[in-house]
Amino acid sequence: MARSLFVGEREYFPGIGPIAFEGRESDNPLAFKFYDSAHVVGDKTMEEHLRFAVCYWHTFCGKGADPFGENTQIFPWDEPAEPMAAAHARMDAAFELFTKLGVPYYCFHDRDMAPEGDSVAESEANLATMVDAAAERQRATGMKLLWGTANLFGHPRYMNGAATNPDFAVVTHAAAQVKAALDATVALGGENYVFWGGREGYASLLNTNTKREIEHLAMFLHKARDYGRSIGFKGTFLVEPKPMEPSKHQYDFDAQTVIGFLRHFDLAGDFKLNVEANHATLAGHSFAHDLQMSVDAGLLGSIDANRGDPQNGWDTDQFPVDLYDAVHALLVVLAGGGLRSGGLNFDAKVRRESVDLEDIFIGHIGGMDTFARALTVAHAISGNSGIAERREARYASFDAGEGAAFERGELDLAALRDLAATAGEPAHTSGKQEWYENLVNQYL
Ligand code: XLS
Ligand code: CA
Ligand code: CA
Repeated sequence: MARSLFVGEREYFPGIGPIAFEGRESDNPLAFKFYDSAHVVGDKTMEEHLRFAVCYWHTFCGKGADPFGENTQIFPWDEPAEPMAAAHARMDAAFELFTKLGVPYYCFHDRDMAPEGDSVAESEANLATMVDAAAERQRATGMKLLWGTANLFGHPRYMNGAATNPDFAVVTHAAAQVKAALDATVALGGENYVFWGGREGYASLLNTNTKREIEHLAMFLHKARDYGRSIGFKGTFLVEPKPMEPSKHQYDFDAQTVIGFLRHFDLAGDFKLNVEANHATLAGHSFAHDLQMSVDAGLLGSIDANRGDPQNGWDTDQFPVDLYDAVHALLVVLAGGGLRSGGLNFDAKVRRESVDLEDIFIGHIGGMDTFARALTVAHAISGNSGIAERREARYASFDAGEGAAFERGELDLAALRDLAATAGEPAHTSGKQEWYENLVNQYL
């Protein structure tokens, strides 16, 4: 699909034009080697399969600071001293990058797009102004909003939690922000709305009533859902699991914890999961594991595509460049029927040492190429390798006879015992893991 470029009065990335597909042999760092948006893989184009999104926060609000050092990234859109003027400059830069990169989607937090005001009403007005500006740019360019969200972790008032804060007054402020962020998401045609609970957890069990806090979280999500539906939000609400950081323990620990929570509190009809690679690995899982749990539950909503560092135990939010990992992820996604209304959002930032403006493009190009390449590999494996058939064949003993009767719940424990006693020792059947692993490598 041809999309219009947005270049405002000031060009923030001069010298960088629309990023083109040049193929594997290209030596141009500002070109795609594998992502060819219109290329058809199976029944859809790469653009339709992968539904890439750029995140507003790391890309335009992060400046390279870490706990030991100040900002290293000096961006031209931060030059205006007045916060709303800076917000407009940042938005111009954002739409210029989105459209030059050729992604169809973006994602934002309320506070990425508009500064917090001195009161709830002023914060709402700031956001509404910026939403109008974003809507205008969406209309001009064809850009779409994959999801909106509220930043319920940055302001000091949320230090003890947002929806799970022991002080009800803080919960009301969280509600005010979510209400305005839902209004913004609906106004911008957002396809999903995300809850990430960075402060929804605890630092010490000694001062925390976990039962009450988790019930408050569920109540908060019910009320947010009701409000969203009342203003015409037809999309999916998403909860993003993460085990820790900034909290010692976050209630939305991992995919299976969130699935259990959503089902227990009767939220699974409206809510799904936004699975982030780096959060799955922080929880001690693989990216593919959390995707598989979500697909199995029928609750895969969307994906934050990034990677952690294998040696560091924190949320490094690096661009995804590990082809093997991306293939495993897409094998799960393709078998689960694809991304549907979700997308691949680059919740990723260039390193604090990467201080050239072009580095932001190069990071995204690498992530897009990794998933484009992984898509062709995963699609080929899914269609030709026989992996899926072989995996199903391992369960053939449940397809008929007594195994099928067991699945239907028709055999009690004593009946199962009698079958074991009459049939004797089961066959010694290989799991063939190495066969599967070698086959994946053959397709890479
Ligand atoms: C932080 C999260 C955050 C969510 C949106 O670790 O990844 O960026 O995706 O609030
Ligand atoms: Ca994320
Ligand atoms: Ca992260």
